[in-house]
Amino acid sequence: MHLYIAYKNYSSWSLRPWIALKVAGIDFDETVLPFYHSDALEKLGERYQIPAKVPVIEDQGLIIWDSLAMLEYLHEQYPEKKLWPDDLALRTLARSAAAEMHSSFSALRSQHPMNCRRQIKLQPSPEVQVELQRLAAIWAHFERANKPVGDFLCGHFTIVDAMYAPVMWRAVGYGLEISPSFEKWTQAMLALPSMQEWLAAAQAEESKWRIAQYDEVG
Ligand SMILES: N[C@@H](CCC(=O)N[C@@H](CS)C(=O)NCC(=O)O)C(=O)O
Repeated sequence: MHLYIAYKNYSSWSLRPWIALKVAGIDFDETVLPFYHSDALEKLGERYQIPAKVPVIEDQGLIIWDSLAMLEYLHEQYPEKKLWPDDLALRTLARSAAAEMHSSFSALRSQHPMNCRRQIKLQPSPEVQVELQRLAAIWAHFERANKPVGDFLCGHFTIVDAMYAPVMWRAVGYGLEISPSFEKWTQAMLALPSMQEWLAAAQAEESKWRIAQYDEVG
């Protein structure tokens, strides 16, 4: 399996399959395509007739060019990894929350871009505040759910945690307050050795790749 991603510091979508693969212990190779600094991502897009966007997975002659689609693919290919919970009610909740992440939160995404290296306090706009309240409501759904013990949304780490991983960095990076339950989840996500590995790689990229428009937010 080969995963194409972009800057670990900035590429929120890239983090999703990467962290899921790592936490699940699935073997893969990776290539970083820094699309502000090279045209390699454009060439990949042309080669496969797909958008010049990351992440992309190549596996067994298949090409997958959407982060949620690849997480579903991993679940199908590695059912023993339990990337979705077994329980139908919990899985339905997790799938709905993952899909909501994919299609919503546009103010948070655009006004608080992921930047793992940076920590500042940025007052959220009214539109972002509405989205933060929605996040708190989603976390409350999981608190009320009947689920196994564990620090992640479904107890153990699943796809819904991977989908919201970039939101975790946005909250940490801009001092966004969401809810005590979100904060507890944040600490569990940060404590993952793979998340620390991602952060170390993001920090190591600083000497090669800096993108002013993201570094100067706020
Ligand atoms: N639907 C895609 C969206 C991917 C996406 O927007 N990727 C951004 C990540 S930073 C990208 O590659 N941008 C490059 C560009 O727009 O040139 C997914 O979920 O994987």
